[in-house]
Amino acid sequence: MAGRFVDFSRTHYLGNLDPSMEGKQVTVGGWVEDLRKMGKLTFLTLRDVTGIAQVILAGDTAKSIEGITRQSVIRLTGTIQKTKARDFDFEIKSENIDILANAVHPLPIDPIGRLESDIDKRLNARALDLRNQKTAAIFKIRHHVLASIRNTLSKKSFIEINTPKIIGSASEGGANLFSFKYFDKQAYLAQSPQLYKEQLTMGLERVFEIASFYRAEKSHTGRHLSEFTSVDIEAAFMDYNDVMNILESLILETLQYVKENCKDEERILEIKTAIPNSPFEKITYKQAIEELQNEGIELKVGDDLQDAHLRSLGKKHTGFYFITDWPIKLKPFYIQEKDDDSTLSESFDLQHGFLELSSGGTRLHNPEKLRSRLKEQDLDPNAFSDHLRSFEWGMPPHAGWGLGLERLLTVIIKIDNVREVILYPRDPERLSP
Ligand code: AMO
Repeated sequence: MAGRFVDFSRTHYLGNLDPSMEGKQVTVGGWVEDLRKMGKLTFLTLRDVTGIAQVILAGDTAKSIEGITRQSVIRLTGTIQKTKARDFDFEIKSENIDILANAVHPLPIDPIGRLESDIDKRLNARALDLRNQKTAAIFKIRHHVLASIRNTLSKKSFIEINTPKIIGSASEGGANLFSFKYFDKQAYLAQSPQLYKEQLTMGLERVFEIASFYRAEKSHTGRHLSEFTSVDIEAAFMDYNDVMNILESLILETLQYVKENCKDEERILEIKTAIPNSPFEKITYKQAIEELQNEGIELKVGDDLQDAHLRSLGKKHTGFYFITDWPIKLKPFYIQEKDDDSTLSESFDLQHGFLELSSGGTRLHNPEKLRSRLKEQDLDPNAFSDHLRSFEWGMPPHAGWGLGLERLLTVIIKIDNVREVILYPRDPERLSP
């Protein structure tokens, strides 16, 4: 990712240097990763966000950094020259070094990763953990995934929106809400942009949001966060099949983008992005129940699929696949029933093996139906009066989905803990840093 770059005090990123620049004077800066004295010479490895270089110091230059600790910040001017080192194809002979900041030892973790630290220790020192190339690679991939998602949706005429995170009524029904006092009123942290994104289809037609949302779930798993990043879309004049197609092409384009743009990161993380076959497999909820029953699991139509059931399905369906047409009573109040069977809904989950990545569906757009569905689900229509009012202003038929960004990243990076792919995770135990 070494883009051409000059800042106020460096001429190059380390990743932009190469042996053909022999004899050229450069000013570079970064963090001291390693330091070795061999006779009169001092060798230092310097890292910045793009790469690493060997620096060789002699005489007074070496003296000027005596006592420097690893991970301190330096800037140096030097000349590119040939090297005898096995791990480098050039080195910088430094003529002048400034120490810009000291790293105070002992450091809480070894950021090079030579000494493995457990995830809690790493999260407690997250900023330092990013000097570990594996951790940095994860967040560079996250950056590229976000860029690709924005690109795909913009190309499909979706407009990026930002909706409130402090809200007065539940977006997903009553459960799992963080509530707090907002001046003299009761407020909540948004669980999703659901109500807003639906309303906005009447003016902008196709909208998307990428933002943090909040769930007060006391779950201690590798896939639940109290604050997670959701990629949401909502589109007028579409139904659940249309938005499933958009989701599938977004996943395929994202994987292709990572494959093309994250080669260094893939090497560092020892992963290889494969492009799955399309179209993704689709099974109905009823087929899923039958498959589970055939395996001797006691389950009937109408039951929700619990973790153990999804794990069982995931053994057979190992990649991306949709589970469609869920019972209406298992889905939120805003989902539309099927024309030919009102006990079922125009809804889907996108799975990767056992892991749910996304859910969505066709929405109710008739306010009367929405009002009665709220009552059926024991929700008070008065709490949704602003939302219901907007449905009187010409609400188009619409559909959409929400995709958990961290869960998608665990699939791309091939790890099983969402805490690895979000900078400062929030879970029932963790509220800092
Ligand atoms: P749902 O509640 O299924 O649907 O959430 C959508 C997706 O968000 C991710 N997700 C989470 N990720 C990490 N930690 C959590 N606690 C968490 N909760 C959810 C999952 C999930 O599939 N409004 C609907 C979407 C829609 O219909 O448009 C919704 O929020 O990957």
